[in-house]
Amino acid sequence: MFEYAPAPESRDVVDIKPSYGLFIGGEFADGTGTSLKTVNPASEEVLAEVAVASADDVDRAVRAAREAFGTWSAMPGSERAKYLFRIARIIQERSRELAVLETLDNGKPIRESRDVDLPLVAAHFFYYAGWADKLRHAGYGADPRPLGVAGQVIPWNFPLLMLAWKIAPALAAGNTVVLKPAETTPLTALLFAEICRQADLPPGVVNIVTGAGETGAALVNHPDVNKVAFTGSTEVGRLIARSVAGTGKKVTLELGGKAANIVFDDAALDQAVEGIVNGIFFNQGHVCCAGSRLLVQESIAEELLDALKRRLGTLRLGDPLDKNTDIGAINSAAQLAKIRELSDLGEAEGAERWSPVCPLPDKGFWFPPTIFTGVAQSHRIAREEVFGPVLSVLTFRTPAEAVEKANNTPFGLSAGVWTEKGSRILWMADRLRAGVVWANTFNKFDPTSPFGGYKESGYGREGGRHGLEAYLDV
Ligand code: TXE
Repeated sequence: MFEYAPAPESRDVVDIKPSYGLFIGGEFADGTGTSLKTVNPASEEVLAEVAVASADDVDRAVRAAREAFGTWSAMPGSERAKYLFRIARIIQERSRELAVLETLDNGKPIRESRDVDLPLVAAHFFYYAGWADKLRHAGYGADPRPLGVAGQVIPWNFPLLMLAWKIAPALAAGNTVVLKPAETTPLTALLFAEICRQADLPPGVVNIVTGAGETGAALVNHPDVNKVAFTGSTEVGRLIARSVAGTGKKVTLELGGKAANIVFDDAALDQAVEGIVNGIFFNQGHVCCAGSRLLVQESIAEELLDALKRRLGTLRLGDPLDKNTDIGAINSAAQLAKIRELSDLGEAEGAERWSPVCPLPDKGFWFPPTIFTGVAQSHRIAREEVFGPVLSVLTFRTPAEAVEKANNTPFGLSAGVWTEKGSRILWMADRLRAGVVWANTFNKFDPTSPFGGYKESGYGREGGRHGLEAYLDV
C-alpha cells in the first residue's frame, strides 16, 4: 500500500429517496408486504427502505405484464426498437448518476461501475434494440413468437448489467417482464423503472418487484409466467428447476463457477499478471466467471507468483467512490462471512494463505486480496465458489494435465488460457468444458457474444443471437 491523493466522485449526483415502492403497470405503488433496508456496504449506512413484494403484489405485477403483452407483442418491431434505443440513450445520459448509485448500493469501485458496467448496460440495450425489427428476417421463419410474460430474478454482483441482460432481449423479442432485483442491491433497478417512464415505455411492459427469496419464489412459481430467467446461486437454481418442472415454463439458469485461469511458460508474464488480477480481484471477485483457480505451469510458478504478489501490493482497497480505488467493499455481511469461512477452511485444510499489507476500513464489509498456495484439488477452496477476492493457486506440467485439472470441477462457466502459441489456444479451447474460453485476456464481455455455462453452471445462453432465442418460440 502507498500514499495517494483521494479523488472522490460526488454522491450528490444521485437523489436517494428515504423509501421506495414497487413499479407496477407504469406506476410506483406501495407494497402490501413488509419492507427491507438496503445499506451501503462500505459504510453500513442505511441508504433507503424498500418494499418487500408479497405474493399479492407479485400477482398484480404479473397481471400488469400480461395486460401489456398483447399490445407490446403486436407492435411492429421497429416501434419496439424505438423504445429500446430511447432507453439506451437515457442510460448513457444518466450514466454518472446510475454509476454512483450502483457503487453506493453494491460497494464496487466507481471506476468499474463507470467504465465497465454502465457502458455494457447501454451497449446491451443498443444491441437488442437493433434486433427488434429483424426477427422476421433472421431465419426463424415468418413469424417468431415471444413467449409471453418473463419472470426474471437477478443477483447483486452486477445489478444493472444483469437487469440489462434480462430485460433487453426479452423486450426486443416482444415479451413483457416482471423483474426482481436482489435484496441487497435494489436501487438501480428502481432508478431504471424511472427511466422506463422517462422513455414513455407503455405501462406494464416492465415491472419491478423488490424483495428477497420469497418474492423471487412467488414470481417464478406464478402460473401466468411463461418464461423464467435466473442468475444466482446453484442452490437456488436447483430449487427453481425443480419448482418449474412440468409446468411448461421455459427456463434459463446462470449459476456459479470455479474458473481456471491457465498460464503456460511461454505466456507474456506481465500481461498474464494483469489478467490474473483482473480475473479474480475485479468486482471483489463477486463474479460468476471469476478466474478463482490459477493453474500455472510448474517451471514459471515461482517467478509468476513473485510478480503477482508485487502487483497485489500496489492495489488500493477502500472508499468505492474514490476514483483511485481498485478493490471496493464486499456486498453484504453474509457474503463476507462466507468468504471468511471458506478462507479459514483453506488454511485449516493445509493451504498457505497470503495477503499484501492492507489496512481495512473500520466500518463496512471488507476482505483483503488473498492468495492460497499449496492448494490440492480436493481442498474446498479449490472446489467451491468463494465469490470473493480469493485466488487458489495450483500447478501443472503438461497441457493435458492443465485440461484435466481445469475440468475437474462441477462447474463450467469460463476459463482463461495464457500462451503465445495460437495452436495451443485452439487445442485447449477444444477440450475445456466451459461456456467461455478467453485467450490472453479475461472477464471480457460483449453483447454480441453468447454467455452461459456447462454442468452445474446452468443452462441457456444470454447475449448475442442465442440470448434472443431464449425469449422466442421459433
Ligand atoms: O444467492 P441467491 P446469494 C453465488 C455465490 C454466492 C452465493 C450466495 O457463490 O456466495 O451464490 O449468494 C433470489 N426463488 N452467486 O445468497 O440466494 C434472491 O433474492 C427465487 C453466484 O445472494 O441465489 C436474489 O435476487 N428466487 C451468482 C437471487 O435469487 C430466489 C450471483 C440470487 O440470490 C430464491 C449471486 C428462491 N427460492 C450469487 N431464493 C452468479 N451466478 O453470478 C433467493 N432468490
